[in-house]
Amino acid sequence: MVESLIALGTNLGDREGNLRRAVKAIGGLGRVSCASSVFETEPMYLESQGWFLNCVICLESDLAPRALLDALHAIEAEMGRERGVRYGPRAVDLDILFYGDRVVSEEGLEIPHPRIAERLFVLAPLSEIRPDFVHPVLRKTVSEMASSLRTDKAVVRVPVRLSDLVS
Ligand code: PH2
Ligand code: MG
Ligand code: MG
Repeated sequence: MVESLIALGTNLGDREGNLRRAVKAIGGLGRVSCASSVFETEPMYLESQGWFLNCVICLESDLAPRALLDALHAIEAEMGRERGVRYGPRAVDLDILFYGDRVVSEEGLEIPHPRIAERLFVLAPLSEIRPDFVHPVLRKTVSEMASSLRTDKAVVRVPVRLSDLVS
């Protein structure tokens, strides 16, 4: 059994409904053992799109990294995700941030996720649930990455609760 940390993002349609549906589906891959607060976040990279809801969850599962990636892609597809513009709007985006402390670099699969340290929309929720987790490549804790990140992008906690989906 390995604990993975998975980032969820959505900026199309019923964003709260999308998060809930995705967390339930991810629960089918193992056990969702924790969930951060939900944050409304200003879009990064492609700025002319709607704001996102973002959160991070913990998944305990027996799936190998590639099988987990495939399963997350299947959930994205099931939820109507169309692969369009890079960094553009999406009903749901499910990214593996960490897989235990494994480092994986393969075609289409890089763990830890390569852009964690520049994304407050990932570090803010991650800081709530795993502040002391050490990035296995950068050798910095989540708290250290969060406090050294300089950004003007807004990230605001919103009163959406996912805790009823955690066991
Ligand atoms: N995802 C993107 C591009 N930009 N910005 C925010 N705030 N949140 C996201 O989840 C996000 C983004 C593509 O994966
Ligand atoms: Mg992403
Ligand atoms: Mg993705």
